[in-house]
Amino acid sequence: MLPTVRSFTKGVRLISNPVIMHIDLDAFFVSVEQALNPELKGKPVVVGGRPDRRGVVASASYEARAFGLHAGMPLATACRLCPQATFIQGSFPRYRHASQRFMAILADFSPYLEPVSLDEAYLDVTGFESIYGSIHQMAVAIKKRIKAELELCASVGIASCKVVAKVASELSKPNGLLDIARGNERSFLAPLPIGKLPGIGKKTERVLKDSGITTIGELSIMPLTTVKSHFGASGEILHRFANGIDGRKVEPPAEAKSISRETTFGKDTRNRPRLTATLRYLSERVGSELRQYGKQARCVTLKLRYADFTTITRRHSLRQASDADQTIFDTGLQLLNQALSQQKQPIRLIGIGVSSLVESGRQLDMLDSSAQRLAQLNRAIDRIRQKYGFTSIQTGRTLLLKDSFPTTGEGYTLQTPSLSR
Ligand code: DCP
Ligand code: CA
Repeated sequence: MLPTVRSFTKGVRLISNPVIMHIDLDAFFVSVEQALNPELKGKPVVVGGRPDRRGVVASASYEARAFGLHAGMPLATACRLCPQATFIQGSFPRYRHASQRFMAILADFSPYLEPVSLDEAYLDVTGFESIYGSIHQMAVAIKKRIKAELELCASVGIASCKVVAKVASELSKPNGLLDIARGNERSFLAPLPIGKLPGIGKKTERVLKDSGITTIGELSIMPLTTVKSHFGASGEILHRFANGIDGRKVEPPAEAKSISRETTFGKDTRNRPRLTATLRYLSERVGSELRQYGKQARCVTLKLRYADFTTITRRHSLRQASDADQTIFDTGLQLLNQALSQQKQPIRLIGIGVSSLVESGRQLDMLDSSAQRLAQLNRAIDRIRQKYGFTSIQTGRTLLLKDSFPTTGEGYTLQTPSLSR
């Protein structure tokens, strides 16, 4: 029988007998690299940088972990323990792109999706057994799709609450699936070392061990007053977690109210072609994200920071909501031209944003033919970019950026190779 859905508040389900899935990709950064370069599969691989440089391991393949390597370890130590490992610098845009595709797959399975980090999410799957036969089969289907489309392995935990689902996915790694039946939460957690319980960091673990507590079960039967005397209010939460009790709901992220992108130039500039090309690139990124969310915008805002750090924003309301790169860019360019005519200082940062977002309910066939062609073109470009990465396509206006590498507001380098995979 399906559980009763009592009510909805801001996309959060209030349900009796919830079923929650925790999905976490295995050795994420490394696995993305292995999918791109299959020669690396089955080998010790480290993403983080070259071993002769300072820095730490970001992700280690399970083959490398067998030599004692783990995230956070200095690269020099990793190289000493496992000199035969392949060390890779890594590419954040690549991992972000893989993450977006991962989340899109999960969203196809349940709208009650809470991304936790790039490679980790909770799904509320209460009641979904009627679609997939069982929640276990649903998890198998999710794993299969991730494998088929991204060539990545996911580990999945299924339980009645978040904390148990998370511990289960972690314990099932790599490429695992662990289903903890309702009622077995405590007995599942009890024999595990306390370090496995989310919320217990190195410091808490030490304090507990000093009190003779080494397993989650021992923590679960400690008097609550004793736990609270050690850890205050967070002690109460830990105690509940240790008993497999966790009332936290799966909370989908709040809807975006605005989308923006900005770039700081390596050197302040007054060069119009460069400013225009950068504005075009940023407009394409904003437009692409807007379409990804299925939204259109009524308002476009240009942001400029001058050499003396004075920052201005200029806004224009569109007559009709739009998700077209061209409209965002044209509006931004008008605002830029006005601003440049009023202020002669070189520009340090340029940004473009959209706001007053509405659902893009408009059908293609309702647009006039030129708008229709533009919308179709944007969608075709989006599909290619989703597959090969944003910089896989260069539009004429952005070609000028080929040799310039400004740092974007997101903290990565703006690249313009023909194929960035
Ligand atoms: N990460 C990082 N630095 C860390 C920990 C993680 O840069 N100290 C990055 C690299 C990881 C990604 O975040 O690939 C996900 O982190 P996880 O802790 O989930 O680790 P992995 O996915 O690499 O391995 P696991 O199979 O244990 O999940
Ligand atoms: Ca992971």
